[in-house]
Amino acid sequence: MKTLCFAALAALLASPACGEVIISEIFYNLNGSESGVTEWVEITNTGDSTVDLSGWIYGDDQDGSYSDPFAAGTSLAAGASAVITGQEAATFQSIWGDGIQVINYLVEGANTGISLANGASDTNEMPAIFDASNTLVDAVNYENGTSGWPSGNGASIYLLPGGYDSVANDLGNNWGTSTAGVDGAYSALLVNTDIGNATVPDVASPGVAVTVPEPSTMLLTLLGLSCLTIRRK
Ligand SMILES: [Ca+2]
Ligand SMILES: [Ca+2]
Ligand SMILES: [Ca+2]
Ligand SMILES: [Ca+2]
Repeated sequence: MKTLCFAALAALLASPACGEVIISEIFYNLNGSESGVTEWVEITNTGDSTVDLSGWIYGDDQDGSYSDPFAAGTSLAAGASAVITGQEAATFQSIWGDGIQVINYLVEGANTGISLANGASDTNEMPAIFDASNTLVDAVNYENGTSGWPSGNGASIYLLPGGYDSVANDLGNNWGTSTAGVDGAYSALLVNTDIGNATVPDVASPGVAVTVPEPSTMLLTLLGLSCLTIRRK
C-alpha cells in the first residue's frame, strides 16, 4: 500500500506545472494513394495562454528536412490544436471539416508535403517543432507497431488523455490508434482532385485534443491525495 501511495504521489508531482506546445497526433498512412501532401501532424497548446508561433519551424529531425518558418502572426490559443500539413487550409477543411486551424507546411514556398514513413522505426521519422530561436520545443520519435507504439493504417495515432506533455509523448504506450467515436475521432473520406481519391474513409481527430485523464488515472491521483491526508494526521 505504501508503494502504491508513493507511486501515486510521484505521478501527481510529475504533472507539468505549466503549459507547452506539444505534438499530439500523427497521420502518416492514409487510405488511398499517398503523395505526402495528404499527411499531417497535430500540435496542441497545453498552456493557459496563447503562444506566438511566428517563425517556428516543423521538421523531421532524423531526415534533416525542415519547413520554412511559419508565417508572421501565426499563433495557437490556449488549449487549442492545429494541424501542420502540405495542404491549403481550405483543402484540409473540405475533407475534415470547417474551423480546423491549419498551418501550411511549405519548403522554399512550395507545398511539398510532410512525407512520413508508414513503417517508421526508432531510426527514422521524428516529427519535431522548433521555436523562432531554433530551440527544440518537442519531438516524437514514433514507430509503427513496435516498442509499444500503436499502428496507424487508415487511422492516425493520437496522444491518449493523460499523456499530454513533451516527455510523456515520447512513449508509445501513451499513444493509441484513432477509432471513430472515441476521444473526438471521426471518419472522413479523402476525395480531392489535387491530392488524391480514396474509397475507404480515414479516421482521426484533427484539431481535437481530449486531455482529461481516464477514470483510472483520476483514481490514482485521488489515492495520492488521501495518502497525504492520512500521513499528516
Ligand atoms: Ca506515409
Ligand atoms: Ca522513429
Ligand atoms: Ca516529446
Ligand atoms: Ca487530435
